[in-house]
Amino acid sequence: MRIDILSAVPRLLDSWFGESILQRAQTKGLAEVHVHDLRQWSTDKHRRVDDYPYGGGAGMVMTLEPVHRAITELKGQRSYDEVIYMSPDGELLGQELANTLSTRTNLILLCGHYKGIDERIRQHLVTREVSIGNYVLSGGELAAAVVSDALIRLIPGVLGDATSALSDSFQDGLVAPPAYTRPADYQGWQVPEVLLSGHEGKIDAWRHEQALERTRQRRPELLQGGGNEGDATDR
Ligand code: 6GU
Repeated sequence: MRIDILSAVPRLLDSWFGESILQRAQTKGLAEVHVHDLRQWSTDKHRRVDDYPYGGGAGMVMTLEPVHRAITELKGQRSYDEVIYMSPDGELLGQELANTLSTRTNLILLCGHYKGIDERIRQHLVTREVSIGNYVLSGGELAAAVVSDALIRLIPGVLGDATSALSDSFQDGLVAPPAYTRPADYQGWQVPEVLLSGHEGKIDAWRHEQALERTRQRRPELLQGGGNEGDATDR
């Protein structure tokens, strides 16, 4: 999978993608993330990528031309499955959408950083809009990092344990069961006996039961079905 991120403030993302699981995925050749500075496609002498809104009003609007030139250049190099605009107006990211997008080969994520972007970008260049929650962020960069992480960790081989992503909270519609590590007894705070038993069948059953019970307590809507999508809980 290859993800190209278009941003007017690419520095915000550089350190993020240089670390962690994403770095490992990139070293292993399983994923590539390229962060591009939209200003490099600006023809303005000050490298501006925003302008005043027609009709007046507060805030700047991201201009059409640099975005069009950037996307055209990238599309000349490979074909893209989606051009995704990161927007609070978009489809809410849930595990199901992450699963779907993680099977794509090439994606462009466009980050806005202004009051908005010229509507013609959405009409003619963007194939999909994605939001990470019902709150407004100052820019699409954090959302693009969230989406990239959610997708890349699902690629087989990215996580150490091949089954890790499948056993994630939400993949089976349940939240995660409690986890413990050494020491078994910390000043009287005990690890549940069953986890020390070495009995795999009993441990699996216990974990499933705990996950169910926690889901009932914390996220009962996941048990009603359809709770797997972000929007079922947030609207
Ligand atoms: Cl994708 N962008 C912005 N600016 N704010 C958001 C968002 C995206 N998702 C939730 N809030």
